[in-house]
Amino acid sequence: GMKNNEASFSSLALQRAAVSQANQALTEGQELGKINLTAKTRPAQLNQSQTKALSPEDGRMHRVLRIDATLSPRDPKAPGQFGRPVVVPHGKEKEVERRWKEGNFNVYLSDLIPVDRAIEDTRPAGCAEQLVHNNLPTTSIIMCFVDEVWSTLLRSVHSVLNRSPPHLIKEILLVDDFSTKDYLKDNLDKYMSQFPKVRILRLKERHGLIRARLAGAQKATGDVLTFLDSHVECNIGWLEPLLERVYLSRKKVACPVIEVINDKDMRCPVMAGGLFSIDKNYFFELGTYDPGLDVWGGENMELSFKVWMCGGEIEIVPCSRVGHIFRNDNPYSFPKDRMKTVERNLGRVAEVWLDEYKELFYGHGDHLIDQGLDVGNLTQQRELRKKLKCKSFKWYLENVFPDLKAPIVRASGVLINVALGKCISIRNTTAILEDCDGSSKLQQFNYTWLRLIKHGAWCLAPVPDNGALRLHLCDNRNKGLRWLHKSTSVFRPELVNHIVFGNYHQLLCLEGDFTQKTLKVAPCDPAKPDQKWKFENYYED
Ligand code: UD2
Ligand code: MN
Repeated sequence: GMKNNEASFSSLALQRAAVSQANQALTEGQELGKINLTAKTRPAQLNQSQTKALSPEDGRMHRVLRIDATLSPRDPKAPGQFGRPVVVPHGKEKEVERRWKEGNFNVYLSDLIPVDRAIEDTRPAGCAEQLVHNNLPTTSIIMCFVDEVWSTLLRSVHSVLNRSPPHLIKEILLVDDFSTKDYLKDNLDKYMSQFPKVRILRLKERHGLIRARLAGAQKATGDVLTFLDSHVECNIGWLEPLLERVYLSRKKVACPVIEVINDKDMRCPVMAGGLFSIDKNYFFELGTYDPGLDVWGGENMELSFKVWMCGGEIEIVPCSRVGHIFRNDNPYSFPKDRMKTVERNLGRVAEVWLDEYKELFYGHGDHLIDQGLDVGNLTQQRELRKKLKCKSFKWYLENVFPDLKAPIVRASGVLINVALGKCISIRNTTAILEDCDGSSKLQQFNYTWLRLIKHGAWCLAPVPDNGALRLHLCDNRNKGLRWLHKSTSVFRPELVNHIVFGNYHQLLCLEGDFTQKTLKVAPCDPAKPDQKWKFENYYED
């Protein structure tokens, strides 16, 4: 799994869980000299299961190849050779700044570094001696780009050509997602014409990376699809271990190391998204990506859930190393608002794959529900999930991502009034106070991610105007059913354990009166103990 398994479901954390650690490990890569090829911690030794393949099977296996221009670079003194950091020359700072926005990274330095520079072999010990099968499947490399910087695009292609055994590369498909830059037209055609395996596929309109990859996949003729971003550097021996995994198990999706990975546990709950090999037929069996996802974002979640929940696996292969330039912002424009695009994509993924956990997702962005997020038609995706007989998201959490804290509600159990020591209980269509009885079903409540106090399908709500309490059919979209409740708070410590109705401006609080056995809302008063409540269990911190 990922090094930092504490990832929790904080805002839009679906996406974050996957990519943030990757970003973190690689933000230094902004100075191009440090395009990360040296993950901070290198696993010292491979574990047993990874070295298992080391015994030769009657000559059906061979050692990974050492084809590598890296060993004798054309110009050993050129900047950035062997991955050495490059320093901006004095007086060039303005130029660096000016050119930064061409790619949202140090484009000036990138252009100084040879497109086929040498890089350090960052593989853990043992990788160079690993054996792979003689009859590995071939692969099509699919690299989509929109307005990519010239030198990084070329360096990506050179790194594939120089560091992969030629017989395994069926083709390199460069999918031009309707770039606007002139140098990506004739110049690119001319440059790539020296490499017979490179094909350029020009899209007639902007597809976004998800549908651009699908366009590439449609044209691919190799057995395995290997997706890469257009600003990467593949390290020596990167490809064979990926193809070996897919060869050994066709439902395995193999990812190179692009971030710090725990070397003991190679399970990866969600892939970062950009770099992976997948059996082509399997990719189509899985229904590819949801083609309804727009432009950028969320597709890594979708494919990861789909693979794990529908019988496949994702594995990060420690011997396969690929550098990637992480940038703080996308250097290209989005056809629609970036944030809205990603939210809509994540909403689609949540609606299809998250089951009851989707409340958790919406609970962290309840504006999505309030504004009636339109995720489009999901019929096909839901049918696909049924057809593939995929497991539940609960299964996924328990088996693939047990370290993720993903409580299904914020709090649960009896709801006790702290001062009176009495509990809320359901009585017909209303709620009253009575002696606590943990075994009574009538006293069980859930405080949900959308801030409803739920008893089955019924929600606690104040009667408008008179402030008495009643039960109302739950509805996630009904703001009139939402309560604020915190067992700890730095923002309103005086209102800790209060149950506040509506929003903090109205400051109406749930209040108990034991002699009357009644409940009502009244103006909040931090000094009133009969306004302080506690759930039996809290899951949020
Ligand atoms: C990460 C992934 C990326 C993708 C994305 C979420 C890695 C290393 N990168 O973001 O592959 O999964 O999360 O969607 O895991 N592109 C197009 N058309 C577009 C937009 C982008 O062709 O409309 C290209 C772009 O030139 C690049 C690739 O798609 O080669 C990925 O885009 P990115 O590099 O901006 O994404 P990144 O690395 O921030
Ligand atoms: Mn990228």
